[in-house]
Amino acid sequence: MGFDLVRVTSAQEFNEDRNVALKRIDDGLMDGLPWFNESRVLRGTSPQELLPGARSIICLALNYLEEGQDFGKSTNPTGKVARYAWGRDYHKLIKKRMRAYVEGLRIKLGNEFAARWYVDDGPMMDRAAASRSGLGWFGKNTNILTPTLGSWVFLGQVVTDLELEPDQPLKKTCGSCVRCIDACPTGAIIAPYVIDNALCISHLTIENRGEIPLALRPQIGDWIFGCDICQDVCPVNHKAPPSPTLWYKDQVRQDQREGMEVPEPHGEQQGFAVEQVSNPANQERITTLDLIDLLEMTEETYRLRFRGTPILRAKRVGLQRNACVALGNKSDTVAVPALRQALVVGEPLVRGHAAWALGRIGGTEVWDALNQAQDNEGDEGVLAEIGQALTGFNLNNR
Ligand code: B12
Ligand code: SF4
Ligand code: SF4
Repeated sequence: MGFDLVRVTSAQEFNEDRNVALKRIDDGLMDGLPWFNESRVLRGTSPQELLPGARSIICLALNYLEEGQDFGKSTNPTGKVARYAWGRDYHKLIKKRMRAYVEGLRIKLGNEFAARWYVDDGPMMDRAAASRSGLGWFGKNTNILTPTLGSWVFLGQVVTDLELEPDQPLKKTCGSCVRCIDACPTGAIIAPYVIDNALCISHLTIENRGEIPLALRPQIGDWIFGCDICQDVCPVNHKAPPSPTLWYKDQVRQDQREGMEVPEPHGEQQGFAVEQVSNPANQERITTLDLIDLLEMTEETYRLRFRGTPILRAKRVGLQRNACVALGNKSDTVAVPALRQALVVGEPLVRGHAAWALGRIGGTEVWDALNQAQDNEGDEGVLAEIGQALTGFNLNNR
């Protein structure tokens, strides 16, 4: 079904992972993700809760590594998109494949076994299952490192009442390496195997619906959707081969060519609608984005442009906020007209971050624009941002 790795673990409770996750919530290290709560952890670490009678978990991995970020297309400044989001929304593709996999297995075994499947958005702790099955080991950046494909893999599981022989966890570890910890620009890996969610650029640019803390903005550089730094520096990843198929589009086309049947859900299965994963109008890969285009994007254009991609998750306002931060970090005067426009017509979150970016760029025109905006602005948060930009301006840029 296009998966690259498969291992099996038992359906025993994940007691240790549960305790670690609950402590993380208690310690405030999952702050900013209100949906990652105690009841989710309790459910996700008890396979019997997910599927009464569960005996085994089939752990799957799909390679998403692709080479080459396209910087050349735009003459405007661009921002970087994390690799996992270069193509189609993987949730739909992988769930479709897992469903077909289960159906195929049912036909092969002649057995109506029960199954539920998960990838990312369910309560299952994907990395805990992958680690116990020996699919890979926990890296110090908390990602699962597979021996052959590194961490460039999506993880999914089929929980089933089939009795399957479990595989054993790997004995591998990161050894004395700490490259990811040293390279993380925001210090989000606060200790080996521990991420402070609120510091991680992935969280700040995708899940975060509010402002990006001032002190972290310069560290974000030009990442506008996710972050790959702790994976890019990982020596295990340097040996990983790119996916032989451009899975995000060629596999969709391949499915169509082969007329792959996607059976309707039934019995114990999760009841999700059969998604139309193919969207021929929107099959380009998105590795970087034109920051000025983003700032000027209407809601309608945004939805059309990113339909069927993970980028929709950040919402238009969030992406425009991120574009302002990247433009401020690039400090390119070519962005001044678009940022000035955003300072006036954007949503408050965007207006505030546009003020910050303009403050970083500097120049007389910007000074006047910020002062004018200060006179006309009614939102307190934006006024505070303008005030800070002007203060910094006086000291550094003028
Ligand atoms: C929440 C979440 C996030 C949060 C992370 C917050 C956090 N601390 O987990 C944010 C938004 C920041 C995020 C970012 C990313 N994510 Co994410 N995320 C998730 C999600 C939904 C839940 C993760 C979770 O359970 N966290 C809870 C904490 C407690 O778990 P943990 O960090 O893994 O902690 C374990 C280890 O610390 C271990 N442990 C503790 N002490 C010790 C000691 C030793 C010695 C050892 C060996 C282990 C160990 O035990 C803990 C419990 O299992 C999963 C999908 C899912 N349903 O599982 C995807 C998932 C983890 N994300 C994924 C990806 C791809 C990413 C990004 C790479 C995306 C990007 N490029 O921007 C980044 C990577 C950032 C990073 N370095 O982890 C993939 C990871 C694939 C892989 N190969 O591991 C997943 C599995 C989605 C998927 N199905 O493919 N993510
Ligand atoms: S994804 Fe980026 S910010 Fe998050 S832990 Fe890794 S390097 Fe740090
Ligand atoms: S960079 Fe080093 S410490 Fe970090 S995950 Fe990779 S091997 Fe482990």
